[in-house]
Amino acid sequence: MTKRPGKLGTLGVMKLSPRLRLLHALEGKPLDRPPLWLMRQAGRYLPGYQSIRAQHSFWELCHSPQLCTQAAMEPMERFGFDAAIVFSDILVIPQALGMQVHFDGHEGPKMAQPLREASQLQTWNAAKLLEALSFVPEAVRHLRGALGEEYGLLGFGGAPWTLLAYMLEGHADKNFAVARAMLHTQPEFAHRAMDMLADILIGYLEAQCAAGADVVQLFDSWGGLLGAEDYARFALPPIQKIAKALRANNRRLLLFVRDGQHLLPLLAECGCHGISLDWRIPFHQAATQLPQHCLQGNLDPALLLSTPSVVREETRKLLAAMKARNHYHRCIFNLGHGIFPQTKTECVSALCEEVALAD
Ligand code: 1CP
Repeated sequence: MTKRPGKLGTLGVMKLSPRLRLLHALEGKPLDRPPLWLMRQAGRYLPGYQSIRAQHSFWELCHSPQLCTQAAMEPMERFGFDAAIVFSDILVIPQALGMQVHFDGHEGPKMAQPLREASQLQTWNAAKLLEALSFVPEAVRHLRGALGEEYGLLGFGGAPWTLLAYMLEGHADKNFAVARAMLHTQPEFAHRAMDMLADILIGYLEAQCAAGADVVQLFDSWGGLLGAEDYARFALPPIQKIAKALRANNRRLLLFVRDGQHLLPLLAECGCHGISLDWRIPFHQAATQLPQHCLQGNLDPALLLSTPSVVREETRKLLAAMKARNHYHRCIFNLGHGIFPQTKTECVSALCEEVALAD
């Protein structure tokens, strides 16, 4: 990708390279405009992705660094985001732990034998597991090679509670009632499992950083299902453990919690550099509640099914809220959750054009 010439913005901030824009947002340095990437920006709404999937199963794709790079580069080339995210899935960890994870069309992932009892944890071996997961840092390394040094690169993993929720429930579910009940019927088991997952994630995310990721994001997609007391008791301590370990190596972390408005005071204590906001909370409200953190978000992903003019208007509103934060201080433009498969690509283009115009 080509280098852009330096240009002075209205506040005298030099036009930044895409990668520096991401790093400046995380480090609280001056920005010309917020950096932009979208959660699940590679995927089912793109024709190139669909043609990869017509020839390869989802797991074949995830296990091939070449195919992962092809999938991750498609939105970069088409829309020119500031950062790419490695193509993978949060469920590679349960899979590497020996669970059979199937993706059946539209129904979401299913596991043949859900996790049920503490004795099953004895087979978890962190060192062996990292070896089994080495295809993910390999995909990061391969993607960095294709991307060059000018663009940002994100790695990711599921947060311990969200991973455990899938493993206990055995499938995607809007309530995860079995998993939530087990926190209370077998609390020691739940704590132990999440603490082990934290140790695994420390090694896994560190390997992605060492392979070239500028920042890693923890997806706590089901964090909002927990009340604040349960989140503080079960879900937050393993996240804090991960953040502490990665910060000790000068790594950067973002945490996304879906439906986590009631958790924002707790998230201030999570130890990550940035918090990725769900679309339901007004940006300015979160900015008041979390003055010290980098905030990422939070356009409603459903808007990308509307029209380019609606997207432009809502993007400008969110940019105005970010600009009010001391000229985009610690702001990353993103969606409030992953992109929908029904997304219209002309709406994504409209979003990107509006963000590029911000100054
Ligand atoms: O082709 C297909 O049919 C598979 C669809 C698909 C894709 C494209 C799945 C199955 N995973 C992915 C890739 C993926 N998953 C990415 C990389 C894409 C990118 O960002 O460019 C990422 C970041 C994820 C992360 C992920 N997987 C999350 C966290 C983010 C979120 O959306 O909350 C979760 C919860 C999953 C589980 C999962 N994997 C796949 C599906 C359909 C789901 C969700 C199921 C559910 O509703 O519980």
